[in-house]
Amino acid sequence: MIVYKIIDSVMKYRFGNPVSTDAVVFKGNEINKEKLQYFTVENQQFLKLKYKMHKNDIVLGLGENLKGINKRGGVFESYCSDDADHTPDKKSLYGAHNFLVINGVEKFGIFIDYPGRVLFDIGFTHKDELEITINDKNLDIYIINGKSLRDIINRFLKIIGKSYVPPKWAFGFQQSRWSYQDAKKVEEIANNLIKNDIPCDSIYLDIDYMEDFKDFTISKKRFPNFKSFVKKMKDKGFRLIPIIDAGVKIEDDYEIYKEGIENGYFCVDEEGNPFIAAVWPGKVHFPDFLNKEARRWFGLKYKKLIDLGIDGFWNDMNEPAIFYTERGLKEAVDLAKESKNKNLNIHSFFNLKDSFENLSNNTEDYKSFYHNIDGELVNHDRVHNLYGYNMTRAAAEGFKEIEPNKRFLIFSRASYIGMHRYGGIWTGDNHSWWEHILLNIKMMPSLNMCGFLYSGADTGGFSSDANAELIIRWTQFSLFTPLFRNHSAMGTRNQEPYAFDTESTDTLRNTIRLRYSLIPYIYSEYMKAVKNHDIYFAPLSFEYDDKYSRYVEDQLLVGDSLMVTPIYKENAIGRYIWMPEEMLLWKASDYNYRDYDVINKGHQYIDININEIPIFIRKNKILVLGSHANNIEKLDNTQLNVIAFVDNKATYTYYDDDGITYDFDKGIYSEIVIDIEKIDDDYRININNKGNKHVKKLNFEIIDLRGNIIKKSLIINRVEKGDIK
Ligand code: MIG
Repeated sequence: MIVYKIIDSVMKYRFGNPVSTDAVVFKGNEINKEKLQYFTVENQQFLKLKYKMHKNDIVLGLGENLKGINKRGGVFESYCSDDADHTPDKKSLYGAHNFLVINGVEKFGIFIDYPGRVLFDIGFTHKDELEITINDKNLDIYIINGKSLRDIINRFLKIIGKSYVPPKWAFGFQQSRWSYQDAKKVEEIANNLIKNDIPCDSIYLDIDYMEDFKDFTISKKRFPNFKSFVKKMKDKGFRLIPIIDAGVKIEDDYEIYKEGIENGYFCVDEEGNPFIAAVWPGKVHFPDFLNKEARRWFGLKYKKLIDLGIDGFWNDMNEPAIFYTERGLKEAVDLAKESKNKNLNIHSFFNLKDSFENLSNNTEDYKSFYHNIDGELVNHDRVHNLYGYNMTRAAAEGFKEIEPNKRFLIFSRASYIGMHRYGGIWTGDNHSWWEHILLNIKMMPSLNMCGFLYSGADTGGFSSDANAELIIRWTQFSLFTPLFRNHSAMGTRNQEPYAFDTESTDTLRNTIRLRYSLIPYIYSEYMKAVKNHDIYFAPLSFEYDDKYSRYVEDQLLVGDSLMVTPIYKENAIGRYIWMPEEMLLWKASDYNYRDYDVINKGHQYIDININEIPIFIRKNKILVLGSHANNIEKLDNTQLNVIAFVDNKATYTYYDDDGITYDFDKGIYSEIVIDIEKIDDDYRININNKGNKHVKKLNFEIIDLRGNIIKKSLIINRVEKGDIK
């Protein structure tokens, strides 16, 4: 084992000779220190780490997973999996995010940088024992120390590098379905959104836009003049976001297939021939995204669609999902033939049934192909979790080459820590179940801790049918998630915001408008999280150290100023809330109409109607609110409303930039720093305008602990800096 100091308080312990994942961007210095901190290590066939948890320790992290914000009591396996049934017992979803934080007698973070199978048993087998089993002996382990949870997270996010930043329009509402089949249908969706006056920035193209499910092709039949159609839709205010699948169809005259074969860019089987699996188009090869050259080749293919006016994509099926292979199919069919005319008993019948059921995403298949990593053949199973990561990296690196200073929208289904620098993720095929709203709530802070800031769930649920109430309640939570998309599966009930009754459409319109008026806050908080290696969604325990806050699973802090307490139960007329301190409650139903209640510290029940979104402004914190428009580019935020809940003083930094380029990386962005201080019965407001030319006026509503409101307006163009009273 070699030990490195990466940055202050972060150590790396290297075992054997691991495959590089590029998850961590710092190399560090070798130092003389032998023992892994906190854990005992069993180094037998596999590497096993053990930590004795104390009675009240809670365990956070693990990104995209089932169960709670607190992972204690669960068992989880990191192995990117295409499993569309997110039932509570599932150990793996699409992402592999091997970072967790212990908050208890000891406070520290641990990152297992290994891209094959890792098992986390967090007090499941033995209630106080945290056991991490790695299917290999070649890996890096990082231990992150810090005084607070925030310290630990900041350090971890620093060593894995800054998050991906999408274009600002990608913070708008997005409408999707598998599939809006053709140009006519897509246009009908756009027109319905317009007719119902529902803000929306983009409409998704699922697999049916392609010719026979071939990547980077467009069905001439369903989208006859694609380029002019893309333009027409953009003129109406909608961007089209096509899906890209991992598998490349095997077909003689298909360019991507031919080039991949000619250059050896596909994963290979034991004999060195391109590995064959079957997915949507039937038989496919998998591009070897772990091979640098292949990655560049595939990444530049996105240009085919970019040249037609596309500026956003979603990468799917990149665990990679496998429907079947020839091996598996042969075994199953042979068994079926053998079974014919036999008297199948309990064993032979289930054996036969399983052989078909296990055709998809089968471990044997994942063990039977190879990657070419810098000239070395590496078995897929050992690097499985890097596949979707590197597909998305291919796209992002492609964009950098195609149009270096333009931000593209890109997010992926499969992921590993490190991919957060290249794109976002959505959380895959959930269901229209109330339980999955709660799952969505619990997953967001865990994802953020693992670096994934641009993320969100299929709002309304992918599988199963949704009713209006579920869509409303889910949308009322998702409006806070950076990726805000309504998506559903083929064959399910339509669930667009206007798909129900007029009352529900009205509620959803207001809900989505609220999202647009919150853009100044959401975008500021997102960008500050990126810059400061911070998270956007946090559990209460990040800010409040009381006994209850540690265990709250259904309330979240959003950015620096807000706490949200979503409704995730059917027929609810309100809910119980833990208030760690007094806060200002705005039950937002109409962005234009605001009244406030001061809610005291303690256990509280608050009434929440179907059209209300409870937004809590924390003590001595500030919310900036703009106006709404039907898409992001039309927002006119020359005036902002500043809502402050002030006991003695509050400060807020409003951030903005051009929203479309990477100039912010060169320091080209603006900030308005707002300071409010209570002096006797009045407030002193200090504004420091750092480069903002857009916002001309701030309308203040300052509320004190007794609920008294003072309103003032300030023209900020006059002053560059200084006190205004
Ligand atoms: O196996 O492209 O998660 O969002 O609509 C289904 C069709 C394949 C899975 C994705 C889903 C998408 C669907 N895809």
